[in-house]
Amino acid sequence: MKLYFDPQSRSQVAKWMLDEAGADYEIVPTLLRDKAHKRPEFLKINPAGKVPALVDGHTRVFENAAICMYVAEKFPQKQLAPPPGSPDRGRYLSLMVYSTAQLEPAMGDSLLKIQSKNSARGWTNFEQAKDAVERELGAGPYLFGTRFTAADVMIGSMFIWHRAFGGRSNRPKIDAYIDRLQARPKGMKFG
Ligand SMILES: N[C@@H](CCC(=O)N[C@@H](CS)C(=O)NCC(=O)O)C(=O)O
Repeated sequence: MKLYFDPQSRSQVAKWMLDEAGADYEIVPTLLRDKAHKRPEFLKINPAGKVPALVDGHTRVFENAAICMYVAEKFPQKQLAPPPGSPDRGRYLSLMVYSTAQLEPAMGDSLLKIQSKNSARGWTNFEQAKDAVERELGAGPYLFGTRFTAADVMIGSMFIWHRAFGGRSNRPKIDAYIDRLQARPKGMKFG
């Protein structure tokens, strides 16, 4: 597998997932500062012109949530996702989509100090997203109890990213969860 990667970017989310899965992969440096993500050959992999992207033989995957789900499926023995047909599967799929459809834009709005009261835009504000994450986390330690999954990579990485940019969740329960995730031996790193 090849991971198209810029260390100073959300590419670290996909890398974290690959590392947790123990995957064997090659990093293809795709630096934003070189505009490598806008070159025609890269746009054939990710038409959106964003990193990360993953290529596995003839399969190409873009968007971190899709990459995480793909990797979890490729390494079922690592149990990084509830298997199809299991009772937790629906909640898992929901959290994977929620991470990127609601939490990611809400976190971005918060960092960029964008305020909109128009709920018609399709995503929530960051405080409400934190409420939802706290509810889903329950007693933890992870979103699926003692089992670490791709949902922790996607949800957790949003808060790790937020922290890296100087944000604070001001939620002790979320902060403790993020500390736990960052303390994992293969936890997400920056730079
Ligand atoms: N939702 C996307 C976000 C990817 C994304 O926004 N990547 C940024 C770097 S952090 C990027 O490539 N930006 C360059 C651009 O949009 O031109 C994902 O999770 O893969």
